[in-house]
Amino acid sequence: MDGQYRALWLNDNGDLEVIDQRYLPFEKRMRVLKTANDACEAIKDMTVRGAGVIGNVAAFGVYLAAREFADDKQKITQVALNIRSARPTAVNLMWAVDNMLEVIKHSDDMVSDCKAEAIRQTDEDVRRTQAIGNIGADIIESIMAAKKLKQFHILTHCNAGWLAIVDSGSALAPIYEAQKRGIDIHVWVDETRPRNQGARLTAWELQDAGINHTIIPDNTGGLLMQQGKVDMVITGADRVALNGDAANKIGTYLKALAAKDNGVPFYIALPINTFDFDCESGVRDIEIEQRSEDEVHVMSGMDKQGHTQNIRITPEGSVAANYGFDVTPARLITGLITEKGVIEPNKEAIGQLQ
Ligand code: RUB
Repeated sequence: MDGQYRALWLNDNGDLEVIDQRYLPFEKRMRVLKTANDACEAIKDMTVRGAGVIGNVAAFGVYLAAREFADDKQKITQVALNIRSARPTAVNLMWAVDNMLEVIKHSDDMVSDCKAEAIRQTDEDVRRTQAIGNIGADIIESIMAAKKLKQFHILTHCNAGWLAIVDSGSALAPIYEAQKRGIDIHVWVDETRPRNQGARLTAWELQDAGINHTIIPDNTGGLLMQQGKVDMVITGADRVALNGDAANKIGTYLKALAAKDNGVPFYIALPINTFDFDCESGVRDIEIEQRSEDEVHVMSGMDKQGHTQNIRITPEGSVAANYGFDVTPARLITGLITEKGVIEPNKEAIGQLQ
C-alpha cells in the first residue's frame, strides 16, 4: 500500500509511516510510528486527522500492538481499547478498532492477520472514495446542466481530502473527479479556525492538484451564498446518526443554515463506515470533542525567514472554548453522498444500509 496520494503507508521495516499534518503546508515531514502508543499519540496530537485516516492509523496501531506483544491477546486487546478512545467524535476510529478486535478474537497468527486486516480496511477506503467521487461529480454535472453554468463554485469546510481519507477524500473526491472530467470548478475554502485545516490542508491539496480555489475567513460563506456565488456546499463527516444528523468540524452547522436560507444544495460526503447505526439522534447523542484552549489562543505559521513560529493572538488571562465539532440537523442536509449512492438523511433510508 503505497502511492502518491496516501497519508499513510507501511515502510520497508513494517513500521507505519505517516505525513505529519501539523507541519503542512510549510513542510512535508514524515513521522514513523513503531509502536501502538506512537499510533495512539499521533491520533491525539493530530499528526494525523480526518475521520478515515484516524480509522486507518488506529487499525495499523492494533497491528503494531500485535507485533509488540506477540501472542498476548489480553494485552493487545487492552492496547486496542486505549487507541479506540484516542478521540471521541469520529466513529471510523471505533469501527476500525472493533473490526480489528474481531480479527484478534479468532486469530492464531495475530501479526499477520492484523496486518492483512489493516491493509484491507485502508484499501477499501480507496474504493469507497472513488465511488463517492463519481457520484458527487454526477451531481455537480446535473446542477450545472439545470442552471446552465459554465463554471461551478463549490464551498467546503475543514479538510476532507486525501489527507483525511485515502486516497481521494470524501468531500474533495467529487471535486477531483470533476477536474478529471474537464469541469471548470472553483472551490471556496473555509479557513476552519482554530486549527485552520481548510487554509492549511485543503488549500495545499488543491494547489498541488492545480484546482482553482480561494481561501475565505470562516464567516464569509453566508455573504457569498446571498450573492449567488456558491452553487453547492459539500463537507465530510465524522459521524452520521441514524436520523441523518451529521457531526463534522465546528462551523459546518452555520454553513448548512446559510445554505438552507439561500436555497443552496448542502451535501455531506461520507463512506458507509461513518454512519453510527446505534446513534438514534445526532444532535442529542453525538459526543463533541473539546480540545485545549491553546489552539484558540495560539496560532502557528511561517515567518519571513522560513521558520515556524507560534504566536499568541488573544489577551493573556482570557478564557477560550474549543469545541471541535458541531452537528448539522438532517433537515438542513440535501443528501448524503456515499459509495452506495445518494442517501436521504432519514432513519428509513439510512437504516437500509445496515
Ligand atoms: C476533520 C473533519 C473532516 C472529517 C472528514 O476534523 O471534520 O471533515 O473528518 O472525514 P479533524 P473523512 O481535523 O479534527 O480530524 O475522513 O471521511 O473525509
